[in-house]
Amino acid sequence: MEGIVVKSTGSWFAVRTKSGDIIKSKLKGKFRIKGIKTTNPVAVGDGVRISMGADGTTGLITEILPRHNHIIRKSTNLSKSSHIIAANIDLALLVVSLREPKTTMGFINRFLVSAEAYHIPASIVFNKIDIYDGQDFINLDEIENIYMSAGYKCFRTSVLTKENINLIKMEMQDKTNLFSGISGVGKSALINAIEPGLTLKTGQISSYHLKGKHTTTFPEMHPLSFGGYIIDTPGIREFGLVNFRKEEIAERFPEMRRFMHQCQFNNCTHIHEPNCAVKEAVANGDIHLSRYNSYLKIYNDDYLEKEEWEWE
Ligand SMILES: Nc1nc2c(ncn2[C@@H]2O[C@H](COP(=O)(O)OP(=O)(O)OP(=O)(O)O)[C@@H](O)[C@H]2O)c(=O)[nH]1
Ligand SMILES: [Mg+2]
Ligand SMILES: [Zn+2]
Repeated sequence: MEGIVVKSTGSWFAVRTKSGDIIKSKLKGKFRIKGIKTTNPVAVGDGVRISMGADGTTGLITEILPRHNHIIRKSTNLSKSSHIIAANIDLALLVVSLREPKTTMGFINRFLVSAEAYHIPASIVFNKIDIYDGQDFINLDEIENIYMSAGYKCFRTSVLTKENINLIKMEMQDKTNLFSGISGVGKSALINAIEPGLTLKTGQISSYHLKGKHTTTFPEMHPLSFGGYIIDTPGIREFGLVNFRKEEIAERFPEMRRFMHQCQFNNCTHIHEPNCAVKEAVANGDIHLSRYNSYLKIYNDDYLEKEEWEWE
Protein backbone atom coordinates (compact mmCIF):
# COMPACT_ATOMS: atom_id res chain seq x y z
CA MET A 1 0.00 0.00 0.00
CA GLU A 2 1.10 3.55 -0.69
CA GLY A 3 0.42 6.56 1.47
CA ILE A 4 1.66 9.95 2.62
CA VAL A 5 3.25 10.65 6.00
CA VAL A 6 0.96 13.17 7.69
CA LYS A 7 2.49 13.15 11.16
CA SER A 8 5.88 12.22 12.48
CA THR A 9 6.92 11.89 16.09
CA GLY A 10 10.28 10.43 15.24
CA SER A 11 9.38 7.02 16.63
CA TRP A 12 6.08 6.53 14.81
CA PHE A 13 4.33 7.99 11.80
CA ALA A 14 0.73 8.54 10.76
CA VAL A 15 0.33 7.49 7.13
CA ARG A 16 -2.73 8.52 5.12
CA THR A 17 -3.58 5.95 2.49
CA LYS A 18 -5.26 6.64 -0.85
CA SER A 19 -8.61 5.63 0.64
CA GLY A 20 -8.15 8.22 3.39
CA ASP A 21 -7.44 5.85 6.27
CA ILE A 22 -4.80 6.93 8.77
CA ILE A 23 -2.47 4.08 9.68
CA LYS A 24 -0.11 4.37 12.57
CA SER A 25 3.20 3.05 11.28
CA LYS A 26 6.73 2.34 12.30
CA LEU A 27 9.89 2.19 10.24
CA LYS A 28 10.97 -1.22 9.17
CA GLY A 29 14.59 -1.51 10.23
CA LYS A 30 17.03 1.34 9.90
CA PHE A 31 16.45 3.85 7.14
CA ARG A 32 19.06 6.10 5.69
CA ILE A 33 18.60 8.57 2.89
CA LYS A 34 21.59 7.98 0.71
CA GLY A 35 24.49 10.30 1.38
CA ILE A 36 22.98 12.53 3.99
CA LYS A 37 22.98 12.34 7.74
CA THR A 38 19.64 13.39 9.17
CA THR A 39 17.97 12.87 12.49
CA ASN A 40 14.82 11.90 10.59
CA PRO A 41 15.07 9.87 7.42
CA VAL A 42 11.29 10.07 6.88
CA ALA A 43 9.49 13.41 7.06
CA VAL A 44 5.92 14.69 6.83
CA GLY A 45 4.98 14.91 3.17
CA ASP A 46 6.96 11.84 2.20
CA GLY A 47 5.26 9.27 0.03
CA VAL A 48 5.86 5.81 1.49
CA ARG A 49 5.03 2.20 0.88
CA ILE A 50 3.70 0.34 3.87
CA SER A 51 2.80 -3.22 4.70
CA MET A 52 0.35 -4.10 7.45
CA GLY A 53 1.86 -5.50 10.63
CA ALA A 54 0.89 -8.82 12.18
CA ASP A 55 -1.80 -7.13 14.34
CA GLY A 56 -3.63 -5.93 11.21
CA THR A 57 -3.99 -2.35 12.43
CA THR A 58 -0.51 -0.86 12.47
CA GLY A 59 1.76 -0.50 9.48
CA LEU A 60 5.41 -0.88 8.63
CA ILE A 61 7.08 1.63 6.35
CA THR A 62 9.12 -0.44 3.95
CA GLU A 63 10.08 2.15 1.34
CA ILE A 64 10.28 5.91 0.85
CA LEU A 65 9.07 6.99 -2.58
CA PRO A 66 11.19 9.46 -4.57
CA ARG A 67 10.86 13.07 -3.37
CA HIS A 68 10.13 16.11 -5.54
CA ASN A 69 11.87 18.21 -2.92
CA HIS A 70 12.51 18.63 0.76
CA ILE A 71 13.69 21.41 3.04
CA ILE A 72 16.39 20.65 5.52
CA ARG A 73 18.21 22.59 8.23
CA LYS A 74 20.63 22.26 11.09
CA SER A 75 19.38 23.34 14.50
CA THR A 76 22.53 25.43 14.92
CA ASN A 77 25.52 26.04 12.71
CA LEU A 78 27.56 23.76 14.93
CA SER A 79 25.23 20.81 14.99
CA LYS A 80 26.41 17.67 13.34
CA SER A 81 23.17 16.34 12.05
CA SER A 82 20.47 17.82 9.88
CA HIS A 83 16.72 17.69 10.16
CA ILE A 84 14.27 17.43 7.28
CA ILE A 85 11.43 19.84 8.00
CA ALA A 86 9.08 18.44 5.36
CA ALA A 87 9.06 16.88 1.89
CA ASN A 88 7.12 17.37 -1.35
CA ILE A 89 6.10 20.97 -0.70
CA ASP A 90 4.48 23.29 -3.26
CA LEU A 91 4.73 26.47 -1.20
CA ALA A 92 6.79 27.33 1.89
CA LEU A 93 5.23 30.12 3.92
CA LEU A 94 7.63 31.59 6.41
CA VAL A 95 5.58 33.04 9.25
CA VAL A 96 7.40 35.92 10.95
CA SER A 97 6.59 38.77 13.29
CA LEU A 98 8.16 42.14 14.06
CA ARG A 99 7.04 41.73 17.65
CA GLU A 100 6.38 39.16 20.36
CA PRO A 101 8.57 37.44 19.19
CA LYS A 102 10.68 39.30 16.66
CA THR A 103 12.10 37.32 13.74
CA THR A 104 15.53 38.47 12.54
CA MET A 105 16.29 39.15 8.89
CA GLY A 106 19.24 36.76 9.15
CA PHE A 107 16.79 33.99 9.94
CA ILE A 108 14.51 35.01 7.07
CA ASN A 109 17.44 35.10 4.63
CA ARG A 110 18.74 31.66 5.60
CA PHE A 111 15.31 30.16 5.25
CA LEU A 112 14.85 31.73 1.82
CA VAL A 113 18.33 30.63 0.68
CA SER A 114 17.45 27.05 1.61
CA ALA A 115 14.07 27.19 -0.12
CA GLU A 116 15.82 28.51 -3.27
CA ALA A 117 18.37 25.70 -3.11
CA TYR A 118 15.63 23.09 -3.08
CA HIS A 119 13.53 24.99 -5.66
CA ILE A 120 10.63 25.46 -3.29
CA PRO A 121 8.61 28.66 -3.90
CA ALA A 122 8.57 30.71 -0.70
CA SER A 123 6.51 33.61 0.61
CA ILE A 124 6.68 35.61 3.83
CA VAL A 125 3.74 36.11 6.17
CA PHE A 126 4.12 39.04 8.57
CA ASN A 127 1.71 38.04 11.31
CA LYS A 128 0.43 39.85 14.43
CA ILE A 129 0.04 43.19 12.62
CA ASP A 130 -2.63 44.08 15.19
CA ILE A 131 0.11 44.67 17.79
CA TYR A 132 2.54 46.64 15.59
CA ASP A 133 3.07 50.31 16.42
CA GLY A 134 3.81 53.18 14.06
CA GLN A 135 7.54 52.53 13.97
CA ASP A 136 6.93 48.82 13.33
CA PHE A 137 4.88 49.71 10.26
CA ILE A 138 7.65 52.02 8.99
CA ASN A 139 10.09 49.10 9.40
CA LEU A 140 7.61 46.70 7.83
CA ASP A 141 7.27 48.89 4.72
CA GLU A 142 11.03 48.78 4.26
CA ILE A 143 11.44 45.06 4.99
CA GLU A 144 8.58 44.16 2.66
CA ASN A 145 10.10 46.33 -0.02
CA ILE A 146 13.42 44.46 0.29
CA TYR A 147 11.79 41.05 -0.12
CA MET A 148 9.23 42.05 -2.72
CA SER A 149 11.90 43.56 -4.94
CA ALA A 150 13.89 40.34 -4.52
CA GLY A 151 10.82 38.55 -5.88
CA TYR A 152 9.05 37.21 -2.81
CA LYS A 153 5.36 37.68 -2.09
CA CYS A 154 4.65 39.20 1.29
CA PHE A 155 1.46 39.07 3.32
CA ARG A 156 0.37 41.05 6.40
CA THR A 157 -1.94 39.09 8.63
CA SER A 158 -3.63 39.16 11.98
CA VAL A 159 -5.35 36.22 13.60
CA LEU A 160 -7.14 38.66 15.89
CA THR A 161 -8.70 40.89 13.21
CA LYS A 162 -8.63 38.19 10.47
CA GLU A 163 -6.95 40.69 8.15
CA ASN A 164 -5.80 39.13 4.86
CA ILE A 165 -6.61 35.60 5.96
CA ASN A 166 -8.59 35.23 2.72
CA LEU A 167 -5.62 36.44 0.73
CA ILE A 168 -3.32 33.71 2.03
CA LYS A 169 -6.09 31.15 1.59
CA MET A 170 -6.16 32.01 -2.11
CA GLU A 171 -2.42 31.64 -2.26
CA MET A 172 -2.55 28.24 -0.55
CA GLN A 173 -5.45 26.74 -2.48
CA ASP A 174 -4.77 23.33 -4.05
CA LYS A 175 -1.15 23.24 -2.87
CA THR A 176 0.76 21.37 -0.20
CA ASN A 177 1.78 24.30 1.99
CA LEU A 178 4.39 24.43 4.72
CA PHE A 179 4.21 26.85 7.67
CA SER A 180 7.60 27.38 9.24
CA GLY A 181 9.08 29.98 11.56
CA ILE A 182 10.27 30.60 15.08
CA SER A 183 8.15 29.56 18.04
CA GLY A 184 5.27 31.84 19.00
CA VAL A 185 4.83 33.79 15.74
CA GLY A 186 1.37 32.28 15.35
CA LYS A 187 1.72 29.43 12.85
CA SER A 188 -0.89 27.23 14.51
CA ALA A 189 -3.19 30.16 15.34
CA LEU A 190 -3.09 31.21 11.67
CA ILE A 191 -3.92 27.70 10.55
CA ASN A 192 -6.92 27.64 12.91
CA ALA A 193 -8.07 30.91 11.34
CA ILE A 194 -7.54 29.60 7.82
CA GLU A 195 -9.32 26.31 8.51
CA PRO A 196 -11.82 26.88 11.33
CA GLY A 197 -12.57 23.16 11.58
CA LEU A 198 -9.10 22.64 13.00
CA THR A 199 -8.45 23.31 16.66
CA LEU A 200 -4.70 23.15 16.85
CA LYS A 201 -3.15 23.88 20.19
CA THR A 202 -1.77 27.41 20.38
CA GLY A 203 0.52 28.98 22.93
CA GLN A 204 -0.48 31.02 25.94
CA ILE A 205 0.00 34.74 25.50
CA SER A 206 3.62 35.50 26.43
CA SER A 207 4.68 31.86 26.28
CA TYR A 208 7.46 32.89 23.90
CA HIS A 209 9.25 34.39 26.91
CA LEU A 210 9.84 30.91 28.23
CA LYS A 211 12.86 29.76 26.31
CA GLY A 212 12.62 26.39 24.69
CA LYS A 213 8.87 26.18 25.00
CA HIS A 214 7.24 25.01 21.83
CA THR A 215 3.51 24.61 21.66
CA THR A 216 3.46 22.49 18.52
CA THR A 217 5.68 19.49 19.21
CA PHE A 218 5.37 17.43 16.02
CA PRO A 219 4.96 18.38 12.39
CA GLU A 220 1.54 17.46 11.05
CA MET A 221 -0.24 17.78 7.74
CA HIS A 222 -3.92 18.75 7.65
CA PRO A 223 -6.30 18.79 4.69
CA LEU A 224 -7.77 22.17 3.70
CA SER A 225 -11.51 22.26 2.98
CA PHE A 226 -10.91 24.70 0.09
CA GLY A 227 -8.36 22.36 -1.53
CA GLY A 228 -4.80 21.44 -0.66
CA TYR A 229 -2.94 20.71 2.55
CA ILE A 230 -1.17 22.60 5.29
CA ILE A 231 1.80 21.31 7.27
CA ASP A 232 2.11 22.85 10.73
CA THR A 233 5.58 22.52 12.24
CA PRO A 234 7.17 23.10 15.65
CA GLY A 235 8.90 26.44 15.99
CA ILE A 236 12.60 26.54 15.28
CA ARG A 237 15.16 28.83 16.85
CA GLU A 238 17.88 28.80 14.24
CA PHE A 239 18.08 27.89 10.61
CA GLY A 240 21.52 26.46 9.84
CA LEU A 241 22.30 25.80 6.19
CA VAL A 242 23.12 22.24 5.17
CA ASN A 243 25.64 21.27 2.49
CA PHE A 244 26.11 24.52 0.64
CA ARG A 245 29.15 25.37 -1.42
CA LYS A 246 30.30 28.97 -1.14
CA GLU A 247 30.05 29.43 -4.92
CA GLU A 248 26.40 28.44 -4.78
CA ILE A 249 25.20 31.06 -2.29
CA ALA A 250 24.89 34.02 -4.69
CA GLU A 251 22.60 32.00 -6.96
CA ARG A 252 20.26 31.52 -4.01
CA PHE A 253 19.60 35.26 -3.80
CA PRO A 254 17.16 35.84 -6.71
CA GLU A 255 18.07 39.52 -7.02
CA MET A 256 21.80 38.65 -7.26
CA ARG A 257 21.05 35.89 -9.75
CA ARG A 258 19.54 38.54 -12.03
CA PHE A 259 22.85 40.44 -12.30
CA MET A 260 25.63 37.89 -11.86
CA HIS A 261 25.83 36.85 -15.52
CA GLN A 262 26.98 40.39 -16.32
CA CYS A 263 30.05 40.17 -14.05
CA GLN A 264 33.39 40.28 -15.89
CA PHE A 265 34.61 37.03 -14.33
CA ASN A 266 32.40 34.01 -14.51
CA ASN A 267 33.77 32.79 -11.17
CA CYS A 268 33.13 36.19 -9.57
CA THR A 269 32.47 35.97 -5.83
CA HIS A 270 30.97 39.50 -5.96
CA ILE A 271 33.27 40.52 -3.13
CA HIS A 272 36.60 41.87 -4.42
CA GLU A 273 36.56 41.48 -8.23
CA PRO A 274 36.56 44.46 -10.63
CA ASN A 275 33.60 45.01 -12.96
CA CYS A 276 31.22 43.09 -10.75
CA ALA A 277 27.62 43.67 -11.83
CA VAL A 278 26.33 42.59 -8.42
CA LYS A 279 28.38 45.19 -6.56
CA GLU A 280 27.25 47.82 -9.07
CA ALA A 281 23.64 46.83 -8.46
CA VAL A 282 24.21 47.18 -4.71
CA ALA A 283 25.70 50.65 -5.28
CA ASN A 284 22.71 51.62 -7.46
CA GLY A 285 20.23 50.34 -4.92
CA ASP A 286 18.95 47.58 -7.24
CA ILE A 287 20.13 45.03 -4.68
CA HIS A 288 19.43 46.01 -1.11
CA LEU A 289 22.55 46.45 1.02
CA SER A 290 21.13 44.37 3.86
CA ARG A 291 20.62 41.40 1.54
CA TYR A 292 24.13 41.79 0.13
CA ASN A 293 25.52 41.95 3.67
CA SER A 294 23.60 38.81 4.49
CA TYR A 295 25.17 37.16 1.45
CA LEU A 296 28.64 38.13 2.75
CA LYS A 297 27.80 36.79 6.19
CA ILE A 298 26.66 33.44 4.83
CA TYR A 299 29.59 33.29 2.38
CA ASN A 300 32.08 33.85 5.20
CA ASP A 301 30.43 31.35 7.49
CA ASP A 302 33.14 28.90 8.53
CA TYR A 303 30.64 26.13 9.10
CA LEU A 304 29.07 26.36 5.67
CA GLU A 305 31.17 23.78 3.93
CA LYS A 306 31.82 21.47 6.83
CA GLU A 307 31.63 17.85 5.75
CA GLU A 308 28.26 16.46 6.64
CA TRP A 309 28.12 13.69 4.11
CA GLU A 310 28.08 10.12 5.07
CA TRP A 311 28.86 7.71 2.29
CA GLU A 312 27.34 4.29 2.22
N1 LIG B 1 -2.19 39.63 18.89
C1 LIG B 1 -2.02 38.53 18.15
N2 LIG B 1 -1.66 37.38 18.73
C2 LIG B 1 -1.48 36.30 17.93
C3 LIG B 1 -1.63 36.34 16.53
N3 LIG B 1 -1.36 35.13 16.03
C4 LIG B 1 -1.05 34.35 17.08
N4 LIG B 1 -1.13 35.04 18.24
C5 LIG B 1 -0.84 34.54 19.59
O1 LIG B 1 0.53 34.20 19.67
C6 LIG B 1 0.71 33.08 20.54
C7 LIG B 1 1.47 31.98 19.83
O2 LIG B 1 0.68 31.44 18.78
P1 LIG B 1 0.91 29.96 18.22
O3 LIG B 1 -0.02 29.79 17.07
O4 LIG B 1 0.87 28.97 19.30
O5 LIG B 1 2.41 30.10 17.69
P2 LIG B 1 3.27 29.00 16.88
O6 LIG B 1 4.03 29.75 15.85
O7 LIG B 1 2.38 27.92 16.40
O8 LIG B 1 4.27 28.46 18.02
P3 LIG B 1 5.00 27.01 18.09
O9 LIG B 1 3.95 25.96 17.93
O10 LIG B 1 5.63 26.99 19.45
O11 LIG B 1 6.01 27.01 17.00
C8 LIG B 1 -0.72 32.65 20.95
O12 LIG B 1 -0.98 33.19 22.21
C9 LIG B 1 -1.59 33.27 19.90
O13 LIG B 1 -2.88 33.55 20.37
C10 LIG B 1 -2.02 37.60 15.95
O14 LIG B 1 -2.18 37.77 14.73
N5 LIG B 1 -2.17 38.66 16.80
MG1 LIG C 1 2.33 25.90 16.76
ZN1 LIG D 1 30.25 39.72 -9.43
